[in-house]
Amino acid sequence: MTHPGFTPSAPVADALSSERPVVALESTIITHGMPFPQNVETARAVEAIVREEGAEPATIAVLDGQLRVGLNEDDLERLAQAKDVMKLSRADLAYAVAAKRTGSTTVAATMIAAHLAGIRVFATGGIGGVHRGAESSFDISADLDELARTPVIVVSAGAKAILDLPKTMEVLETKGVPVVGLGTDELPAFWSRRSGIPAPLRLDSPEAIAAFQRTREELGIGGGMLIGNPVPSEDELRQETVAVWIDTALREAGEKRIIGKAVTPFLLQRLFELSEGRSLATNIALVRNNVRVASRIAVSLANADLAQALSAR
Ligand code: PSU
Ligand code: MN
Repeated sequence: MTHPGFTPSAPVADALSSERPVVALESTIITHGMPFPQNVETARAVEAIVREEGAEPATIAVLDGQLRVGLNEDDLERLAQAKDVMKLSRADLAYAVAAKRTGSTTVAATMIAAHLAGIRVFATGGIGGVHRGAESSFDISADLDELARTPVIVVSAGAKAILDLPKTMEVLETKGVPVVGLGTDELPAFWSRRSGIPAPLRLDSPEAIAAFQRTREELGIGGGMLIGNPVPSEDELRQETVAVWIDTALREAGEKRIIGKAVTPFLLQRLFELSEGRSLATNIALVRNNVRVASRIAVSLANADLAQALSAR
């Protein structure tokens, strides 16, 4: 079967056609979010977690102009070490395809590709959001608009604490994006479990999230939803500890006049250095945790579809 616009790997094509659960995974975290070799190790580890949970992983990227849904070992390795990889969002996803470039997909671009392929659940680390100082820089991630328009469940550990979290929450509310704390009344703050900001909605299991999504679909309410899944306590960094590194990194970004797409990668890299690797260890732990939850949501959605198909016979 050929698919318009995207190229699925054989296992992903197989899972999609037999309606088995598939979990989308992004690739900007590989190329711009983590250093080598931890990036490729994490990419491999999270794919294994998805399989362990009974779903099929689909890491998404544009390789030499092909929008690939599902990467093999060699693709992952190549992407992890590639230079000059574009960081793709809604604005430039099609550009990379047309110009035959290689690019990794952010949350926004991964959602677009996942939806195109018929994948309903996606796991990442943390979404992009409203940057601090956005009132003068206007720097607001395209991830927020994508959440408003594309019906994919995004499992995250919240928005990255380098952002302005209250403003990020306000924008999501305005755009009608449900933000659900998984087992928590508080929005998680990526490296820390708590942010002091209430989670607008709370659900306590992946199955409850799947049921909520099915109700949204029944009511014809479009758009995505954001799940805030707190990092496990044994892996978290204290908010006060992270805050010091974030302040330093933000000041440096200002002094060096880092703007646009470079901001988030710069801040993550500086946090890695300032924390002597601790921010990365926590980032890896929270991504693994999110991937497990996303897999369980995908399995639950697939089971519910199956039950419905059987009862309709
Ligand atoms: N989560 C991580 N590391 C990352 C990202 C998410 O743990 O590097 C990436 C995602 O791809 C997200 C992007 O979409 O950061 C946000 O970039 P920006 O702020 O430029 O929109
Ligand atoms: Mn930005």
